[in-house]
Amino acid sequence: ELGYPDRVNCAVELLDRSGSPDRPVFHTPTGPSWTYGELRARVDRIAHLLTGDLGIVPGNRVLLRGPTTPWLAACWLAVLKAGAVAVTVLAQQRPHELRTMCEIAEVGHALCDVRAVDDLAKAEVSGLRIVTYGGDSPDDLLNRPAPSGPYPAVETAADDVALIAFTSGTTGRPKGCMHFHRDVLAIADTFSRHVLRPLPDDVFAGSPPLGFTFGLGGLVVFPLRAGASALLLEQASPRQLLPAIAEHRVSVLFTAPTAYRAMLEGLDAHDLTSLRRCVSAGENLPAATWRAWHERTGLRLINGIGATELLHIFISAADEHIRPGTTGVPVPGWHARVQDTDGTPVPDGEPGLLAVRGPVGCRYLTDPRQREYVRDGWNVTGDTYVREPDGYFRYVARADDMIISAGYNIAGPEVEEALLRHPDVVEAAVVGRPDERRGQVVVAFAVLREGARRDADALRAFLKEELAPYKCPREIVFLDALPRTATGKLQRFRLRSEAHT
Ligand code: 3SK
Repeated sequence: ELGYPDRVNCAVELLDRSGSPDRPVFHTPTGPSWTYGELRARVDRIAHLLTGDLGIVPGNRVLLRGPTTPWLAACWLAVLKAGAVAVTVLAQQRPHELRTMCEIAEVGHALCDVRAVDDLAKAEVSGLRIVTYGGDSPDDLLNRPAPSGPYPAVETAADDVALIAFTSGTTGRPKGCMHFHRDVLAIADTFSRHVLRPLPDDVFAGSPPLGFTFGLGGLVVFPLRAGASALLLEQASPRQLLPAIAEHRVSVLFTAPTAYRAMLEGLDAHDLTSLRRCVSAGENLPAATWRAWHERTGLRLINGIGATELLHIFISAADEHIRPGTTGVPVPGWHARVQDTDGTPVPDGEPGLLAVRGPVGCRYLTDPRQREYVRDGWNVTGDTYVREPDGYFRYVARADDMIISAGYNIAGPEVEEALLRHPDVVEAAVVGRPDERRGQVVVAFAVLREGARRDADALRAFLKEELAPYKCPREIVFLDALPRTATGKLQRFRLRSEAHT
C-alpha cells in the first residue's frame, strides 16, 4: 500500500520534498547545471504565466513538445503544479500524428521548443494556442514578464489526471493513456525505490526522450524523487552517450538493448567507472547482450518490462537477484501472472499471455481497445511470457509475433538471440512469411558489424548448430539498419511486408 493522501500534487512532491535548494538537479553538455532552487523558481514563473497570461485552468490539456532539455522538464512540472494535464509527445512525431493526438486528447494549448514548432504549426490543429519556449521573440514563454515569487500549487486529488502519454505500439492509431498524480509517484516508489535504490549523489542519464514514459521516469521523476540529478541530453545515440557518461560521471543509465550492444563497440575508449546501475527496457534483452556487457564492464544489466499503459517498469530484478535471460520478478507492489486467452492462469513453465496488476492501471482515452487491455482487473500487455517454477518471468515474444510453421510454435526472439550469438551480427529480427505448405516460414533480417561479409550460407550453417532445424530461417536478408519507431521499438510489420515481397 503506497498510502498517498487524497489530495496530492505530484509536482510539489517531486520538487519540494527531496533536493535542498543548492543541490544540482539538471546538467547539460553545454550550459551551467541547474540547482533545485533554480528549478523551483523557474517552474513557479512558468506556472504563473500559464495561469495568468495563457488563461490555463486546472484540467486543461497542454501539449509539450521539444528535445530533452531542463526547460522541457520545467514546463512539464509547471503544467502539473498548475493542476493542468501534460500531454507528452515526441519531438520526432510528424504533423499528421500530432494532429491526431491533439484531437484525441482535446488539447487547447501547446508549449513547444522553438526548434520543434514548424511541424506543430503544420499540423493545423483547430483552436490550438501554441506558445514557444527557448526563442528570442518577446512572445516566447520565457521572455514574457511574470509575477515573481512562489506559485501556490493547485491542490489536485491523488486521482486527478496528471498526464496523457501516447502509445501507438509498433503500428495503429495512437492511444492516449491517462495517468493520475499518484501514478507518477507510484513508479518512483515501486521500481525506482526497490530496484534502483538511488542515492542523492546519483547522476541519471539515458537515451529515451521525455515524451516516452521510459525517459520521463528515468530522467525526471526518479532523480527528483531521490533528490538526485540528471544529465539531459538532446542527442543521446550510443556514440554520444559514452563520452557523456565519462565526462559527467553518470551513475544510473537508462537505454535499450540495441544501445547497450552498440556501446560495446566503443567501451574501451571511455571511462565508465562511475556507472553503478544500467537499466535495459523497451525491448527484450537477450542473455548474450547481458553477458557481453557484464564481461566488459563488470556491471549487471537491470532488465525490465514496462508499458506506456502502466507508465513504467513492473517486472525487473536487482543486483544478485538478476537472472540473465529472464526479465525478473514482479516489482514490489505489482502482481503478475501468465494466462490463456480466456483469462485462466496457465501452469508454470508454459507460455501464455502476461497479465499484471498494480498501483498503475491502463486508462485509454475513449478507445474500445481498453476492453482488450484490461480484463477482469488484469492488464493484459500483449506479451507472451513463461513463468518459471521459481517465480521468474521469461519473455517469449509479443503475442502477435509468434510464428507457426508446420505445426511448430516458434518464438522470433529465440531465433534472434541465436543470430546475435554470431560475432558479426549486431542486430537481428525474425518474422513469419505465409507459406502454402507450412503455414508460415521463418525469415530473418540481420545487420552486420561494419566490414563483415554478407554470407547467408555461413550464417545459416552457424544457426544449424544453435537451433532445432524447424526454427532455422528459410531466408536471411541483410539490412543496413532495422526499421524502428521513434521510441526505438522494432517495427515488425514493416519487415513482414518486406518478407512477403
Ligand atoms: O514501452 C516500454 O517498453 C517501456 C519500458 C520501460 C518503461 C516505460 C515504458 C513505456
